[in-house]
Amino acid sequence: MKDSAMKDPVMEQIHRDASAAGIADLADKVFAGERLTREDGVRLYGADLHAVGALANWVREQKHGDLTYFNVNQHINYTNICNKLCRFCAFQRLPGQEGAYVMKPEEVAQKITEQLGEPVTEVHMVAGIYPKLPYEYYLDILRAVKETRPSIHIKAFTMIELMQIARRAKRPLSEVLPELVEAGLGSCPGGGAEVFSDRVRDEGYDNKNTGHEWLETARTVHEAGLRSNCTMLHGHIETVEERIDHLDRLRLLQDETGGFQTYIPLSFHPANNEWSHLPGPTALDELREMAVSRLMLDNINHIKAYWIMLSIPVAQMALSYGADDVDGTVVEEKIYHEAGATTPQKVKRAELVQWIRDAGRVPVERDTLYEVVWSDDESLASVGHSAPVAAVNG
Ligand code: V47
Repeated sequence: MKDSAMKDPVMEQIHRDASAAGIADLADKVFAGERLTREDGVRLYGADLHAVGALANWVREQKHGDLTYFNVNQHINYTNICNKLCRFCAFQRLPGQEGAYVMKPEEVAQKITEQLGEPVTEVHMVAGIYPKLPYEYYLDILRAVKETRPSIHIKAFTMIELMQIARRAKRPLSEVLPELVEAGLGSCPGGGAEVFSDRVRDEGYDNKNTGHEWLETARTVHEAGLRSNCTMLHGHIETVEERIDHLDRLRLLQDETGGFQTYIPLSFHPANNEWSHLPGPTALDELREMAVSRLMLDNINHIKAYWIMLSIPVAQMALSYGADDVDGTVVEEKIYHEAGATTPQKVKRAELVQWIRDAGRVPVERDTLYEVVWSDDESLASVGHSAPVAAVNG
């Protein structure tokens, strides 16, 4: 350990724990700001969880101190009809199947209208792949949202939806994206990446885009000037090597484009799908995944503990295992709840603020692009936030 680190009692303690866990060399690399290799990443899965977590927490605190980001958002899933037949998915329906729906643009607008009394800054809009929907439909739902609430940021369409939209437009995505932006698209969510491994894809979601296609679509999104998020669905049939391969491929694209804002490890939920025989990850697995991603993804600013998926107590713990963001108030989540999530479908803004404080962290309300909307913390200036901090009741 370097002399400067020797003088810091926190780093000393983390290093001692890392030594006991057999990863002192990895702690040295992290303290020195050196990138961990794939082999290092695999070792993180075999080492003591709390030593790995403490190292990830150190990185989190270097980047963000105690600040913990959230937003006031709502989710809209405009259709559950999908032709991809992913084995992990409980949300999908076939056309005509009981419960299948497609929202008309007016119905999407109605969902926005229902929340006009709330200080919502973002709508997260994703859905299944229904080939009958014409290109104009996608423009119309974006316009319907913006006409109803012009100030809202629309974070919409995963990479596979964008591929489908371009297919329907019969034009390359690079040509279509400016039109989507003109209609109201502000950024893209991180879903649909699953695990990039071809082996896992062949077993679980062979109708879906390949990992290569997901990454190339994300590259096109970033080249169009849009930010996006990224994810990995973990805790089913993938190996730790396949997880590290996924993280490394995200990291390499990020080196080139810098377009990813946030990474979200998504825990597989096993109810009501073709992989119901699998146990799904434990809370300890979820914390490790959080920590490994914080340590591997040295070039992605934010790691999100999506409380809907983790439960609020595990999300609170994740804030000390590398995560610095908890997503938002959500309102009407369907994808995880169809797959057995027992968390509430929404949480009040004040509750979110309180449970971040209860976890010993400082809540910061952000917009989708991480401009500060509200915080009671004066240290924000010291981490480079320039946006005005407006007082909003907690
Ligand atoms: O793409 C589907 C996953 C994703 C299951 O970008 C499942 O800010 C677990 O991507 N068990 C959608 N996961 C959710 C998503 C997301 C969520 C919150 C924030 C952001 C963001 C993105 O959910 C899908 C898929 O990977 N999923 N079924 C299941 N049974």
